[in-house]
Amino acid sequence: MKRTSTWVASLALPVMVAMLLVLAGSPSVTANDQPSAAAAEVKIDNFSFGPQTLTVAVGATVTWTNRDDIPHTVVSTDGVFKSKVRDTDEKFSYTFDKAGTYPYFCSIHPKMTGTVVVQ
Ligand SMILES: [Cu+2]
Repeated sequence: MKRTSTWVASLALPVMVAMLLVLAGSPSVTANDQPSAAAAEVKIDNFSFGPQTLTVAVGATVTWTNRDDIPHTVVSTDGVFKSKVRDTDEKFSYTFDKAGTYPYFCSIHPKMTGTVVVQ
């Protein structure tokens, strides 16, 4: 019995180390609370924009992708940008050249709102 548990322990540690290495090596999720210079993504899913507030650097292109199985739009509250109706897996991109706060919503479902903060 003692022999078996020692064998299990000696096997378990290398397996755990290997799993940690695999996890560490996997692509990390982009943190959206830090400004990103080049590009950023917003997913539309289950009647919501995610992340609801996205912070990017001036010059960044934000791409919205509709992961929902119903159509949505991405419309700037201040008229800065306006997408066509986006069906499932369709995208809309806009490049933010000026710093500011850009609230937006879905014109089909106006309770769906989000904000892009450009700094
Ligand atoms: Cu919608």
